[in-house]
Amino acid sequence: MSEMNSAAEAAAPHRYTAAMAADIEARWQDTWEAEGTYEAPNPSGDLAGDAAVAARPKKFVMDMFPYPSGAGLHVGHPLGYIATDVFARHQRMTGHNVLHTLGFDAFGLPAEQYAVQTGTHPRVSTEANIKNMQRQLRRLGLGHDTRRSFATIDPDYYKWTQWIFLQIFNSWYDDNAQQARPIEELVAQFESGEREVPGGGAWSALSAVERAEVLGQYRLAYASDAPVNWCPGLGTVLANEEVTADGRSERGNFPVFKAKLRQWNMRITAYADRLLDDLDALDWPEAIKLQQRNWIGRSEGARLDFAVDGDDSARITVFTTRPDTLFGATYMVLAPEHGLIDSIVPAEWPEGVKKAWTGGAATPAEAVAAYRKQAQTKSDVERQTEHKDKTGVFTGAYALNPVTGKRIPVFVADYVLMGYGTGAIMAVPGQDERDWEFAEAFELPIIRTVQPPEGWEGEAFTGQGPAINSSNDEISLDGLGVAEAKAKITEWLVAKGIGEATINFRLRDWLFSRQRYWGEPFPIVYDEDGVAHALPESMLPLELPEVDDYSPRTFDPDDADTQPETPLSRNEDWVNVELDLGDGVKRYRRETNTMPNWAGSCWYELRYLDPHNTEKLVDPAIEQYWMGPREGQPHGGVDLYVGGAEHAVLHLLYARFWSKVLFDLGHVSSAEPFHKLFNQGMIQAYAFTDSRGVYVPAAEVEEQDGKFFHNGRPVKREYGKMGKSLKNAVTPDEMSAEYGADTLRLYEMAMGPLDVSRPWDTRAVVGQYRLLQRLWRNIVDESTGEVTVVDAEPDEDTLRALHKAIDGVGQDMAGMRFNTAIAKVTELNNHLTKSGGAVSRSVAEKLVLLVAPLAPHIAEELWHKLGHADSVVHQDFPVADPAYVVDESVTCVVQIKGKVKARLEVSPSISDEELEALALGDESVVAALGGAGIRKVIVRAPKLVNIVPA
Ligand code: ANZ
Repeated sequence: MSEMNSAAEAAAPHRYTAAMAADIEARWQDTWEAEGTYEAPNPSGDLAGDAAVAARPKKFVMDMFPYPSGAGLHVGHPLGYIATDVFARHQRMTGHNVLHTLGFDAFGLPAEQYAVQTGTHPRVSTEANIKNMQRQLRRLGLGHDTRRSFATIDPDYYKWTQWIFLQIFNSWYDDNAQQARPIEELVAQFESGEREVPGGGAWSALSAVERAEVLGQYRLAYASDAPVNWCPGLGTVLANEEVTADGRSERGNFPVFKAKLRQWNMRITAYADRLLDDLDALDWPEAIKLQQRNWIGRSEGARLDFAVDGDDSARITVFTTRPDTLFGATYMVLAPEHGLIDSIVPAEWPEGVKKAWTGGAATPAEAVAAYRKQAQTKSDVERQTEHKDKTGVFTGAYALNPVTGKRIPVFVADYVLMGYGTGAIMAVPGQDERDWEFAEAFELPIIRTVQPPEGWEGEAFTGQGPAINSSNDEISLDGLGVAEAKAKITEWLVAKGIGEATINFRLRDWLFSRQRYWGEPFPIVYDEDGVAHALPESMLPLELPEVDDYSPRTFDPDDADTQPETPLSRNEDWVNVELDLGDGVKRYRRETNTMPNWAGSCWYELRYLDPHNTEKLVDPAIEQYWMGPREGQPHGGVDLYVGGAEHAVLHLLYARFWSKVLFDLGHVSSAEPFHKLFNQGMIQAYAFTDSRGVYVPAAEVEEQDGKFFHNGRPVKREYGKMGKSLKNAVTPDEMSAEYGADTLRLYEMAMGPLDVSRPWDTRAVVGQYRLLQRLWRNIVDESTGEVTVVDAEPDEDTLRALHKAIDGVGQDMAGMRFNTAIAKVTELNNHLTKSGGAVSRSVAEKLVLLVAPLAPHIAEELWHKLGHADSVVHQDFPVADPAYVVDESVTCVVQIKGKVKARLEVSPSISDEELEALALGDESVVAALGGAGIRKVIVRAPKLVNIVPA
């Protein structure tokens, strides 16, 4: 291969080759950097530039930024980066001021684990990885405004992450105003008496500790002792979003337990309604919107109180989505963690209790204690798994069904979760499958309250139907449909003062602390009474201290009774400080948890806008310019955000929440971070295993008759991810070396529609390389290097080919259909090749402009060779002349009994039906038929119609 190349190079020293591509690409990358070609001017501030450019409509085009892993990039990673780059370049050429840059999401576990193994400081390894990735990204010719890049680990950046945390800490959600407000305004309400102090009394009468406790119930960032997901194997607590459906850690697959630990939370639940409602106006894939809606999980229903038999003070409040089924509530269930259990449990089992209800324990208290212990080891998901055997014990207590007046037993069972609704349910086996299973297992009565279809037996009926068995002296629901029955019973409950309509959300507050080293420290200190204080802005950033041991303390993964220990707590000098927070120097202890690695990605789009601002996280005028609301984007946000669908909930939900808090507090004009979201597919690859199941290098595998061999031995092929450990990773560096970055860019974009996953095929890359060689050859003489274009006007055919390409490519680029854009460029280029002879200058120039977003280096080189002094990057994208875009016509032959009777000029895209109608209406055809009927018409649009008369 290389010998052939060098022979060819000798014959054609100016052919486009990998070596030439390498030269062209390096040269233009240096020039672009030196000239700041991709710098987008701000309307003001230190990045203000050309005012005319800043006056253009803006486009903020963004990628989900990468984690700088030690393995670097493989060809799968830049798929989205190339796509946004092509899009951004096209937008630049169509009159927009385009902001496009890329930072690094650089806190996180891998660097910390590497540090634990090697003793290298995570900052050192992370910064080295960033350098390497920057080199790889630069090699791809991505048009990033590098002045705006940063990493989340930069103290200049995380200063503002900490600052935002304090904004959240120092605010509360005003339900009346439906927005966050500064916490001082709440304090003022307590002081003035406008708002009642919880627990009564005067605000001024409360101690500092009591006030802190009250405010903690309102703050949007608050510490609480609620049960959290504790993962001993990782040594840290986790957010719900980080726990898999099997109740294990997303990372490492360790068991996760419920444990009561004091942790920081974000009150994202306050925003549940707005997070749901504002989805409507976003231009996101429906699947992602649906996942967010499900995660937020709004359900409408009622809250209602059940009296406890023989205990006038106790009330069991339940949340139900089916108040209409109240007549069928034959027992109740409390979650094992429910606070009421201890007070309702009687000393002894009631007379005649069923043995199966007692769990074999001598007293209800013993039964409940044993059951609770057993439930603690199960995850919420395990507890909720359908059709698993239902377990539980009787508390010994009875409640009273408010409509039937019957005593119904109260159970403890783990299928009811403490974290949802009120942690207590009325159980209606007739209409609920889980309750039915439980009722069967514990021999509890089943009363149907909705009429099931004929022959329905042996299971709960959850569908629609008229209410039955639902009457007493005061109210009857019988005959009503589900919705009417719900409305009627709810009204009755309200009138009785024992219930109300409510809306419940599945969304939980966001657990925000981690027992890790490599994350943002909390800007929080505790005084001697344990009250949390915010550090003043002047003390930010609070930098991570140096430590000897980065590792979180991990434990036996199965030992639920362990407690986390934070790496920062081992550094007593850092932890214990004397500070003056405005009331004299005092001793404080620092918070030693760190923020989860989602924090840094919650607001990074804002910092790209104004990355060097030392006074504010972003200047309001600059934020308004790039992110503010506008026509079609009522909440503002980034114009295009591209990344993988795996971030459907976590990152995108958290970032939306932070945006809304910042919006409420008046720091930004955009209430949503990302107006348009696009999920790119994945580049996948074949991997091969030998007879031992060990991966062999995919590049060395040979195919023979559909079978695969490595060193002559058969191997098994599998299809999926690309990765180092699968020995099938191909790097962009290798591909750029072999063909040039422009070829790699074209290949990745040509593989298929951007949102579809596609298999990598190194052997196919050469196809795009040949396209660029033909493009070059159409403009440059391969032996002299001289431009071959002529000033003559192009012929009509070429004009048609050109303008059709311009029209199609422009639309495809705006619509992110880069694969079809490339097909159209190829078609035009092939037309020029086939036409032979020299290409007209005007056609060559337009072709180069069409190619520029896709293959910017070769386009820049050809543009200069064509005699231009300024960069192709800022040229206007060609505009099609409509006169040449209309389809040329095709001649259609109309035959009667095989003889040509007419010729019609028709559009090549005409349909069979249209063509048939046209042919049968043609004068000479009508004349030739002479009134004879028609037996059959055979249509082959656009060229032939054959009529068989009767
Ligand atoms: C009585 C009933 C009758 C119910 C019926 C359903 C069907 P969604 O739609 O997910 O909001 N529930 C309430 N709190 C619960 C908890 N903490 N753990 C487990 N289950 C709980 O579901 C709401 C329904 O789930 C509620 O309505 C309640 O059962 C149950 F024919 O109440 B229902």
